[in-house]
Amino acid sequence: MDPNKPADSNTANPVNPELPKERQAELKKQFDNLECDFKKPENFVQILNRAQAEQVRTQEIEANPAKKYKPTLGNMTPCGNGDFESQLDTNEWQGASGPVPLNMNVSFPFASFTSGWSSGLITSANAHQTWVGPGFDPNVATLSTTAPGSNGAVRIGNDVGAVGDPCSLLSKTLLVGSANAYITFWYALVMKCPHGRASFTVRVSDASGNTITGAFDFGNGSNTLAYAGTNPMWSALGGLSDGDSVYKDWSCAQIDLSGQIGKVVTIEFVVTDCFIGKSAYAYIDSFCGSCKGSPSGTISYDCEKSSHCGQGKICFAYNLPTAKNPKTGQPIVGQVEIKLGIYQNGSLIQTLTSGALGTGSSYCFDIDPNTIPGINSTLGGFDFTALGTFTIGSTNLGSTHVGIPPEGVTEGRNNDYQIECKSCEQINQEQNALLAKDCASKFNTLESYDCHCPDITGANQTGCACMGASTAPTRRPHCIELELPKIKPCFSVKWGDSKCDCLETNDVETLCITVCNCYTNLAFDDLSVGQIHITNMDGTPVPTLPDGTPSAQIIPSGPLCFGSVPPCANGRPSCVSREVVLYARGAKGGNYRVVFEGVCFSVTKHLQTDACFVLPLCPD
Ligand SMILES: [Ca+2]
Ligand SMILES: [Ca+2]
Ligand SMILES: [Ca+2]
Repeated sequence: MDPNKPADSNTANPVNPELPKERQAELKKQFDNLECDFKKPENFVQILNRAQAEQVRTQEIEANPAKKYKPTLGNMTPCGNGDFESQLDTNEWQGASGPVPLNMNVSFPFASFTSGWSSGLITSANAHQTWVGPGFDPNVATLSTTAPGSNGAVRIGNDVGAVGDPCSLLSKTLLVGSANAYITFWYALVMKCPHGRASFTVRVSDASGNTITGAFDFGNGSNTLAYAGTNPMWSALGGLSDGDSVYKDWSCAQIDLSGQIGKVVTIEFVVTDCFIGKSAYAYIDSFCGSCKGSPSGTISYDCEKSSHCGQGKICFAYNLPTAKNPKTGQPIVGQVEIKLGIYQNGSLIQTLTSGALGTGSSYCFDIDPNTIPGINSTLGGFDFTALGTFTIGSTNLGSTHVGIPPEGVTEGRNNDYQIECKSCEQINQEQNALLAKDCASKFNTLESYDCHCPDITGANQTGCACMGASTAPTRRPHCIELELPKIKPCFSVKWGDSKCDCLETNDVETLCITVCNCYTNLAFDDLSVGQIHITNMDGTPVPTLPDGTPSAQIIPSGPLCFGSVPPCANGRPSCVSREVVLYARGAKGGNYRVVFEGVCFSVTKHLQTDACFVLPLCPD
């Protein structure tokens, strides 16, 4: 661009497509130095043509700098148009194309790209971002153009490798929220590059354009993937000659934005043609969708199967990676290793590892909170995250995160798993203690008085501190005992169908035990008899039979539950009865004692009174 002229997007400079002699010589030297057994003389012609086209593009963009690609948030939403079901929404995505950058790990490596949308048939060299409906790929008959179960996707790039911009880009800039801490997407690749010179890159960058390290990794330690014959997720058509197609069927991957919450990031999907004249393109779909069914493996937290307090377990459901052996075509299954990270107060305190799992679909970590090193039980609980790392054969397929560090699977700290399981009693106690604390901190107490005889004040009684009538010089709260009359239920035991019945010394007789309430103004609740037994009149045990059993006994011996016995009403006591059996075998004639032990009950009395207080309002 001429530095003496102002940048003006409306006037284009004249284009000179001639490639300078020096540049041609430079490219020839580079080509000759290539150690590729597959390179052919006609490849160099393509290289020259592309260099010339790139010179034209550069001149055009220098004449019109507004056409330079620059990631911009605009009106984009994190997941907007992520499903591509019916269209490629240009308000939600950005497109660009350009030459292969020398280094993608610099700030804004695509800054010289031409911004904008260019769609078209797969045979068009300029079709860089194209919405596609359901169907099959023209080069790979078994490859669907959309992810499983989807009706629309985007194809990045085209099936032309000799001309057109060799790099096609689709990007989204987004403000990361906790709901988008992990974004998943599906992709499929077709490359006429069995020598691995084409690539697919998922670059995540910050607002300064720098790559965020670790935000995306195909599992090979890099955000770029190329064909590798050792990776069974790839398939090859033909004989692996230059120009034969290799492809990677649909699978899902996860982008880790958990460290970027509250920040603006850009995700760039970039496909790069083969070095020498052959095409490469990618399909993208279900951005922000589910990874369910992905052949590269899935993992999720199994909340239902997991414990949530005390000694227990934390469980994960997974699907192992699946592929076909590239040589034999036989199905092969991969492995997953799960790492569980335990956090307290925002710090990692322990990491547990499942080891490699090559079968099944569920794994539980045994948890004993008290044995976690460094755990602080006064914090009540801890948080956890998991990382599932998938492999198949010798190929690492990348990782999937569960839970956002350091808060884990539930927003907030120290709340994913409670150290102790609380009983109802504990919860009641805690709530009572909480209320007592809240109420104790109230400063003022209203003065009470007798509602009906206002002259008789409560002696300026203040609250329920139970000052009572203590005469001690320093009056302090204390407890007093209310003197109660003896309250007891009335028991009766009846037997016999007629007056002539007699209890024999060898007998089985049904006894009726009845408990009655003779009081009109209170009820018995939870009334029970703990034990019923028979003794001699002096309290000594009855003689036993040769087999050691007593010669007289009551069955059952207890406990007997009577439940509630309501107040006496209409002049009649209210009663509740239970039946027991007296079992006498060879007992000597005479009197015996039947003892009811542990007669337990609560007394309920409903009373009504009222209370009045003086409420002083301060004048304005
Ligand atoms: Ca879709
Ligand atoms: Ca192309
Ligand atoms: Ca949490």
